[in-house]
Amino acid sequence: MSVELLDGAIILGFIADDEAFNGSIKDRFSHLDTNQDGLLTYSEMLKELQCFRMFETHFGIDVKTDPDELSHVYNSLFLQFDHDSNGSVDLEEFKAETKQMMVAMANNLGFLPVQMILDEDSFLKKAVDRELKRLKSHN
Ligand SMILES: [Ca+2]
Ligand SMILES: [Ca+2]
Repeated sequence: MSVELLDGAIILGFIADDEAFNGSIKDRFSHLDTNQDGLLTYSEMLKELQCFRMFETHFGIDVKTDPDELSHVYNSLFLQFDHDSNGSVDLEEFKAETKQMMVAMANNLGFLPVQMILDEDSFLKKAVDRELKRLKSHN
């Protein structure tokens, strides 16, 4: 965990960078795909869903803690990823939905930098790292 300064432009820049974005999507996907069958089940996705929920909590949208309501939230998040509703999430679905969520997040953030607590292996941390590296190489 670390505290980073983040704005919408950093996230959008990361998404637009195909190499960086697709690379981290693949890394994250194979990390979550514990049985390596190329598909993510609900239980394999759970860690990621908790992560996405945390983003929402940061924006004050969702502060539910009731376990029943939480599993409902995770379920509907999972359904959002599973575009063809076949009960599992493949790499393309994972990529498309992650992208969409990050664009939504970037739009929410706008251009006012916000301090956020980020997980070391989260996409947002990768977006920040990419931005820092970019700034360094420009100096
Ligand atoms: Ca799997
Ligand atoms: Ca699917």
